[in-house]
Amino acid sequence: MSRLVVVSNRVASAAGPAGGLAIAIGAALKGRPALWFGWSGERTARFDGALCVRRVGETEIVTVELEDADVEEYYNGYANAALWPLFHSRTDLAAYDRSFSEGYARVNRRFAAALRPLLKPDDLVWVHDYHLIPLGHELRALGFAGALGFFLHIPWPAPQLFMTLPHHRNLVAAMFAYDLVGLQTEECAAAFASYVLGEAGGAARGDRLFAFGRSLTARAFPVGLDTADFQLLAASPTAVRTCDRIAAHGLFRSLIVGVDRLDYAKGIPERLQAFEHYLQAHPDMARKVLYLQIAPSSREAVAAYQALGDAVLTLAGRINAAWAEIDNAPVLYVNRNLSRAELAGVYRAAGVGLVTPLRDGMNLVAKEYVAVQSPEDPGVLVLSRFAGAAAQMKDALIVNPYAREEVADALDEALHMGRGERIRRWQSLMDGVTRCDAQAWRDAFIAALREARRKAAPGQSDRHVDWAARSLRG
Ligand code: ADQ
Repeated sequence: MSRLVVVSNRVASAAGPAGGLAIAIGAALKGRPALWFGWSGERTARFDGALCVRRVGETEIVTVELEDADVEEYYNGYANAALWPLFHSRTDLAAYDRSFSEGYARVNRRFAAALRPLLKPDDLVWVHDYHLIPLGHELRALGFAGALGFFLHIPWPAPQLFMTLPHHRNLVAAMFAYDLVGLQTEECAAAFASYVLGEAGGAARGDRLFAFGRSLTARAFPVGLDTADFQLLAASPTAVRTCDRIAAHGLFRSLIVGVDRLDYAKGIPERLQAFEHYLQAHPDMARKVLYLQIAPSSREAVAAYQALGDAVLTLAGRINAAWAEIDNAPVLYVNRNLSRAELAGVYRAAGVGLVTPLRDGMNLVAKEYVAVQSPEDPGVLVLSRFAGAAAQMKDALIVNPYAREEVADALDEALHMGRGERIRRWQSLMDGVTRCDAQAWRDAFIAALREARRKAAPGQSDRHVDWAARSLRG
């Protein structure tokens, strides 16, 4: 079996909060020889490429430390203040400083130089997410000629939005170093192809795209959950205790839960406003429901995130001020991480999973909520049409997260839905969550990567030199 080499900005750590990407990759690495390379999350005075190596099961985890300027320009800058907002259709929040793109190119070169000596010719290299788009190009420039795949966890934007990025063409040119580009949904794959065909003068044959003198396969691979593992967690004593604690407060089934990183793409203020509207329309429900929003802070060094924390606090406070009684408040806002076992218990107790991002590559919370429901008495998933998950989870109550009345109506429908319909909808959702799990996602991607490598023009990976000189700045 070829070794799988996974590269992502951060690798999973025992201490840090787990985001969707680390959860998905952790599941995909299970049960095969692998190397996981990334930033340790630590800073060093001067980057020296020193490697820290540890082993967890069959996975060798190799990390490097970054300098302050790297973290500011590459991570907080280009990745999280330019690409993240742009790819989530928030061009109003995108900051396109030249220093950011320089830092981004520099860190990708540094990652490639540190990783290249560790690679064997028959490794399958799988690069993850928007932090590392040009990494494949840098690895080719250093002579790596093996299979090279890339997966984007966040949405690919419409061409008109993508073109607001300075030197957008060079970012896509760099992607043609990969044999396979995976996206979350058909819609994202189509948006990527549309740019290549319309703006880069490319051509298409099926899912094979030709541009910049090279070719790649671009396809949708919707990310899945480690469903069996999460179900085991839901049966753990911590999860059962958490669920029982909620039930003891008389909240079983009348609990509405939202779980998100505190991020503007997740639509938390809009969700609170929808809940406020629901209470205004159904004042009798103020004593009967509790909306629990769990949202740990993230990316606090980026300005847009600081304002968001304040907005959520203000809205939660405003709703409680208007609707609370001396022994009851309708909103509970928890601004910290829970363990995954506690989370599983909360999901199981909640009658409604309220997942209403304004834009999301996939959204694993929707799948986690479904995975741990009781088959005899399941809760109802209310899901944004702008989450990638909506393409797969059609039996959720699908809503427009910008339309507070529509979300409020869906909440009412979910809270009053009869058991028969809840079971029917849940069963269909659960079939999908079981079938399209993280292992299926990994296997499909790896099979497609091998196939795409075979289809690459003979000697394609050696012909990087004519365009390897391009910098991201053009
Ligand atoms: P994220 O934006 O991080 O992931 P998501 O897919 O919802 O979004 O994953 C979040 C993960 O963090 C979930 O597993 C959730 O349980 C966990 N989490 C969130 N809040 C938590 C809390 N308070 N305590 C403990 N755990 C918490 C990115 C993309 C998504 C895509 C994933 C995977 O933005 O669109 O689905 O990658 O590809």
